[in-house]
Amino acid sequence: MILHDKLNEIVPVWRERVRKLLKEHGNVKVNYFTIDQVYGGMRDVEVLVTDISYVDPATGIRFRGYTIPEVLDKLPKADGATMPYVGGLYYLLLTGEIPTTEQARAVEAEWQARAFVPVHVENVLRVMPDETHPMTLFAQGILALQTESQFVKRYSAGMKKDEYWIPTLEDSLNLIAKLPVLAAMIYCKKYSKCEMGQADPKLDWAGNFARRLGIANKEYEDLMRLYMILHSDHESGNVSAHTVHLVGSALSDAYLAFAAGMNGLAGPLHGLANQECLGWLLSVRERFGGVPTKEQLEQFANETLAAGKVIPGYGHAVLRTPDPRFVAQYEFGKKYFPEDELFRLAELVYQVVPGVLKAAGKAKNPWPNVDAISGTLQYHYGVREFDFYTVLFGVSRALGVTANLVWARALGLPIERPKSLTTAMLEEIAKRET
Ligand code: CMX
Repeated sequence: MILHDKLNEIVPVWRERVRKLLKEHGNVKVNYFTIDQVYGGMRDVEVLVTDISYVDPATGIRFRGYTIPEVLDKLPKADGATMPYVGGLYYLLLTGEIPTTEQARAVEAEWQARAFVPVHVENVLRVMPDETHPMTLFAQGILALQTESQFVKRYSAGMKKDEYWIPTLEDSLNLIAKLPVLAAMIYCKKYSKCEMGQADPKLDWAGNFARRLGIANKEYEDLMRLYMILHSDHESGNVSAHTVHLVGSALSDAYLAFAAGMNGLAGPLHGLANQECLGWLLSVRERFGGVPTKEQLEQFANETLAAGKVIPGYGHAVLRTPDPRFVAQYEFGKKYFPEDELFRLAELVYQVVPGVLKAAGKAKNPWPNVDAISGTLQYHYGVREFDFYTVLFGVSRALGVTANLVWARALGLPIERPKSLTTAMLEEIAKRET
């Protein structure tokens, strides 16, 4: 094929050209940033602003200044629950204040009242082939929900700019309310396992989501609350959050922006890593017929690296320490089912893989991230369809990215439009500066 043949000829030439430029002049500055950063996915480039969460490389995520243990301790909880109302977290993300129980319940009540999903959304899902990935269905379902956008209606009626945040908040509340129902519809379609009846009005958003997956278990309801809180936000530079912000900056409504972000979350280097991670754990278990010895696991991990693959659930672009989101989930497993075989395997991986990655010498952060254990916990309670895990991540991520969207419209942040250069221009700058 003509294009393949031509590209096959020129790709190696360009690869060598870029490799040489980065090797010889990677640290040359182009205005504010180095050529390495311009070519290298903008690592450490401080050009985004959000007040909703911040990832400290050494201590991990803080939501509005609060660490994960502080959030879990300070946010109000329902009677008999060990984990907080997710509605309370949303109040915190949006306002910066820890809510009272009444305020957290008021957010939960808003979500309960808005959970209806129009029938055309289910029809869109129904016509898709059975083998469609759950994340594809999720993004399609969100796009189908866009017919509900209040922002679109108000914008076409001629809304003033300083009011943009109001229908964005409306869209965000509606979207979050409907996502567990959409996710459960996908779970039903793919695996015929779900509970699609009326929500229990006495149960919160996360508890009802747990029930909708067909698991009526108090521990799992608490795990769902924990999971939804932990995955909600991770400052602005990660692929899903940044995509939602970028698309929203064109005044695309919350549904359009969120669907775009979910397509980024579906990538194996981002949200899909939780699916990949469980797959990797199961392949270890299958190879060794159970939990292997440390030496066997070390060898398996080295084989993964030698095959040119990443070890999913390990490494991070910003963190340089075990992810506190990993730690919180690890502690949950340790408390409720320390003897579970897969949990023991995940624990062994935590002991072995950082050493393997350090010895290989490439990864800047050898420690586990949020995905290293999340699937193990889901698996324990019976959500074993691991290509569904990224959908769970996506439902949670709506909390952080919509809080950011509301504030982006409230502060009138402009359309995002960075400037690009050509490789020849970078080479010219490198020549001039050296
Ligand atoms: N296994 C093997 N190699 C790894 C690795 C891992 N877990 N983590 C990093 N590396 C490699 C990178 O692939 C890169 O190799 P090349 O130079 O050949 O491209 C090198 O180490 C340097 O990478 P880095 O600067 O440490 O990490 P990046 O910022 O480029 O990437 C991340 C970060 C998360 C994509 C990467 O660590 C990775 O691929 N991890 C496995 C997938 C994963 O768990 N993703 C989920 C992240 C959490 C999330 O986004 O939700």
